[in-house]
Amino acid sequence: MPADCIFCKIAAGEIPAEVIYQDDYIMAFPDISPVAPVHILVITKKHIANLLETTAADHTLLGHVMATLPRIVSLMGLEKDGFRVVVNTKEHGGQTVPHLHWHILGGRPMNWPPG
Ligand code: D5M
Repeated sequence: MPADCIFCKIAAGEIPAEVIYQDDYIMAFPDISPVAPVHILVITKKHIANLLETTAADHTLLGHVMATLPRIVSLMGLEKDGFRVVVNTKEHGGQTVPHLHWHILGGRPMNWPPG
């Protein structure tokens, strides 16, 4: 774990966040710079820089994230109208925090294509 990783510090409770959901493997909390009425981040507690850095050893973890997303969106009341899930990856993907995370966006219609 890099010493300066913001999301590792949140996962460790060293930086405060309003935890919406957590278990042994993942944590969900509001994005500090929301771009939608509901904007939640889901992070892995394990430090992984991005999706490309995952290995076969992470397959169960990745499945766990996707399997838990419906529960998290239900907690946010997004199941009726829907939502979008985004994984920004590296520079062209717009990733600014190099710790694997999923954005859950909801509360308004999303545009396509994204900018
Ligand atoms: O998304 C990284 C996101 O992380 C970006 O939308 C801001 C958010 N962020 C950064 N620091 C915090 C803290 N401390 N709490 C909550 N949210 C935070 P990316 O896809 O890497 O651009």
